[in-house]
Amino acid sequence: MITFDRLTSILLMSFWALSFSSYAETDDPRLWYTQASKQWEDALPVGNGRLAAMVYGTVGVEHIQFNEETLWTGQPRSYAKKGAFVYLQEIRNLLSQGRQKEAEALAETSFMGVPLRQMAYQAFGDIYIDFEGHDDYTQYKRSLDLSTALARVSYLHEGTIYTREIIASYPDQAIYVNLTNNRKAEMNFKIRLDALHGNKTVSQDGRVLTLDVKVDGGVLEGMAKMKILTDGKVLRQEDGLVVKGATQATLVLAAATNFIDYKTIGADARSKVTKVLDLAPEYADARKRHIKDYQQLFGRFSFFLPSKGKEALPTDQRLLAFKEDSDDPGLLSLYVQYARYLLIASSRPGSQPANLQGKWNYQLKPSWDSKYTLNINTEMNYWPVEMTNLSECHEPLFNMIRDLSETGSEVAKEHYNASGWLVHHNTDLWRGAAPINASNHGIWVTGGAWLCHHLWEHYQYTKDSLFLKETAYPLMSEAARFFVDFLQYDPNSGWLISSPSNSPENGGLVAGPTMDHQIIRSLFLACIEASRLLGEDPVFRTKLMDLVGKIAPNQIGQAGQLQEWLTDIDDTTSQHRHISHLWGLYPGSEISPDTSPELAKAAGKSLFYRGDGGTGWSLAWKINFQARLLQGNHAYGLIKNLLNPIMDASVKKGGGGTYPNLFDAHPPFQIDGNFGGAAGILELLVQSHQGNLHLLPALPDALSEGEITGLVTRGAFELSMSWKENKLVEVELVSKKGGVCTLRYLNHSYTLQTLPGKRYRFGPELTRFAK
Ligand code: FUC
Repeated sequence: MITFDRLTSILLMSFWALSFSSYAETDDPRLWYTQASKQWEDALPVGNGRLAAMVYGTVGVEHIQFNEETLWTGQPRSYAKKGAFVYLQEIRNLLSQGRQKEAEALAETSFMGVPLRQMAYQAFGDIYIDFEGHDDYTQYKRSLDLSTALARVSYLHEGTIYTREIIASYPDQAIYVNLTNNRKAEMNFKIRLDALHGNKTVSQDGRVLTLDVKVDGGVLEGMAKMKILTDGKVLRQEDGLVVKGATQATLVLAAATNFIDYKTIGADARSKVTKVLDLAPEYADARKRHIKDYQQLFGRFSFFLPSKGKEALPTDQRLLAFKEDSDDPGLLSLYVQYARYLLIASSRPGSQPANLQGKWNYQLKPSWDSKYTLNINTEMNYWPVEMTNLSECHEPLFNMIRDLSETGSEVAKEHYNASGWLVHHNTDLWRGAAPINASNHGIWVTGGAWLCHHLWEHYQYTKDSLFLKETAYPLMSEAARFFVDFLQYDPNSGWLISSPSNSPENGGLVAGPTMDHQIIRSLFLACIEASRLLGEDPVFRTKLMDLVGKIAPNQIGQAGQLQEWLTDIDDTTSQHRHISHLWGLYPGSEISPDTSPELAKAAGKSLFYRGDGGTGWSLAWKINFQARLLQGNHAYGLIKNLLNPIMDASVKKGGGGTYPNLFDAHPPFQIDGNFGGAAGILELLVQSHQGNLHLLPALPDALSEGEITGLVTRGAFELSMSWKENKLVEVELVSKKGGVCTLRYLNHSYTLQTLPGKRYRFGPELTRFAK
């Protein structure tokens, strides 16, 4: 579906690598530690999109906890409540009369999805490797190398260095654990598989261990098989396989479930895992194939910020040191590259999209079921994807949107008697689209419309017209059709408003939350432009053009804030984590210091009242907001808050931060902040949402020098640049699809007509170089 001009990228990368080779050597992005994990949030994640694992690196007993993305509770089902639409008008009437509690009560009994709760993502199983007598060791080190996606553990025991290397291979669809030592010493160990599921069995057959699990409260079953390739002897024991006298060994783990798609189960997990193991190459080959596959994605983008010697500290110590002295910009570039690593590891073509925990979950009852929360979290997961040159990792989200357009059209019909489709604030493996949990926050109508923003953004970044025609526009226009039926004229103001809905998780069920109007306006405008580009649907386009100007506008309230609702009732003392009414500032673009300075000022006021604290994702969103308001130093303060070290994951209070393995803490672990934080850091360096490429728009003083290569912007340009002493030094632009490009830096600007595949270079103040 997605095509890239790879040759251009490779040329570009090598050019930059040559000019900055001194940087390249020190900029080896890596997480590393000098002690084993004491908690899951210390362990290091690996993943191939579908399978995920957490490597503890514990010496005497290695523990590797793993997941397969389709092991969830529940079963194929519709969550729509038949005929709920008969109550819609009454709910609207109650809201327009200011009778919110009655509206919520009626909605609670008559309008919610069935069942009221969606299903939960499940931990799959655990690999344990018992190394008898290895408890006594020195020179311990474990690491995750982000440029090769290799997790490594090594230690010295009785004069021998033992090394474990772990990969999650996409080409071979398996997790490999490779065990070696530097002296060909004979190793003796025992491997076991286990799981938290009550319904589980473990069996052995020759050199293969099998774990079967069945979820509680659902129809899904999983099978994991692990085979051992070794020169040692393999003996069967009741609870595992014992390996004796091995100088090297490779464990290959395959896992699958009986899930086919959201409507269908019945896949043959056994034949899937057996096939993977039959085809599994030996470790050396698997490793080569894995690195090649991974680097083809990871290697497209590089990011250097100086570490000021702090890279010499183990990552947990470095995180702690950052709190005391944040003069370690290199931690930010590491954070960005880690987000890219996590995205590649949790969202590959053919996989499910990254959920609340990516794909890493060790529980049967994870927080918020580790599902897909659509009123910020799932979308945030994909904020850095286009910019950091990982466009095809966006694809799983698009496939989910297609599914949701199907389940969501039933919900549109049954709940709203409307055409088109919508999704409320959550979804799961079964693509639930109806309102869930409680009427005061579950009835929120713009989940699908926000997802459509990703389709449009993908087009903006790639200029892929086929994608626009075949994938994006059909889904976007059907989402817009729902709102054509759904929007109501407000009897008080005369504006078109969204009712019933809510401003995510704040203030209960209402008529006309600001966020909805921003999202719907953005969707309508995108559909208008897309239909023009494609030459399709002129009648519908005219309809949208007529309606879009009638949607309730953004309003500034008495306290100078951007109003969260139709009426001026914002509580300026509230520090609520959601700041939904600033959607139009980010990820939307209708509020900007350039084009709507009054609204931008009001957005700044709203942020001031909300404060600089909050959950991980809330901090990450605020970084992006401040970047869009061109407040780089303020954003840097928020980055410090996001990187606040949380060394003990059992502490669930006290706001967001970062765990020792650099996972984002809501708390608990939620991956959105990793992705949103990375997007925010880059938004300080390049912005492209206003029709130009704005370079260093909000550069914090602390990021005085750096370089970046292979960053993608809207308009399908690939950008590399360096800066020093807070000033632009050099920029290079590769145009993927041609078209006009305007570069902007301070008060300089340069507009040029570009040709596809051509490279353009500029110096400080945007002076153009001849070649
Ligand atoms: C929304 C947020 C919570 C949390 C949850 C998964 O409900 O309000 O903070 O992130 O999603």
